[in-house]
Amino acid sequence: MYDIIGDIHGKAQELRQLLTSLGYEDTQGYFRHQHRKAIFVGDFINKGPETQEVLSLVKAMTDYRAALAVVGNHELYLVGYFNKNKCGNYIREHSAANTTQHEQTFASFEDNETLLMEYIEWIRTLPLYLELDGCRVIHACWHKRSIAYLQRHYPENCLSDRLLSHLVEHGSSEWDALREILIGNKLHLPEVAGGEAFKAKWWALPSNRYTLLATRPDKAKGNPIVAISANADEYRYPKNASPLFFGHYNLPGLPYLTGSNYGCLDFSLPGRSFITAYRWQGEQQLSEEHIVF
Ligand SMILES: [Mn+2]
Repeated sequence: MYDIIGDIHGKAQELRQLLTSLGYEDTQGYFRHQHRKAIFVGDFINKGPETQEVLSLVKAMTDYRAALAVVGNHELYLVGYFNKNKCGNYIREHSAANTTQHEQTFASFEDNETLLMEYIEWIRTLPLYLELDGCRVIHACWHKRSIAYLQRHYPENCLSDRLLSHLVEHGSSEWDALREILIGNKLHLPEVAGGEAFKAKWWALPSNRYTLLATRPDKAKGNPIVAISANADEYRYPKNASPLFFGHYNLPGLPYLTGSNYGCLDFSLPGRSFITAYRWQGEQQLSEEHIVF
């Protein structure tokens, strides 16, 4: 059975602590469990100081089949920063903001660009979503239409040469599909209110269009209520579908169970640094007791 592990963001020390508390042992140069396998939901890099250590640890676990891993939006951004599409443009333009986003990651590799490139090549082999015996794992949102599109056109299920060559940020069906599953739906405040974008909690979109539950990076400002135009039905996760695990949403507070058959594994609390996991025993109805952090 699986231990699904949420966003790591360069926190190697917290990751080692979490794996140890889950009963994984670092015996032959990589963490493994006698009877269980870890699954990482992506976002290994950026924000924290130890990205190189995290990538080394996660890659070793997947190399030795002690773990599976899917890509997160931060990995997509990093791969896009170093790869060009068929128009000859970098998929992620080298703007100040896009460069700053990877500052911590670049710093953790110091001048060892060759090593960073090796990890980027490895990231490109990771699946974009996982449909396993009895459960599903994706970084942000199990958006059926986008997954069907990717399955039909890019069955290799990774950031392949072909997929990258067709990737134009905000200008291709390929980007739209990756955006839905790795970045998720974003809702924008009206221009008069600053036009700020929020990650929309797909599981909390109401069926009427006039309320909103979303997360805001700067929590001091509070959450707004604005009209939404998202089609909630498109994002609803069916009650009888396999349990789904995802990260991405950086929900405020201590970890809790988001739904009976879906669990977000990305939480944060000011002044505390931790990573969230779910110990899945094969159950269809998830239990808050299986959350570890
Ligand atoms: Mn994240």
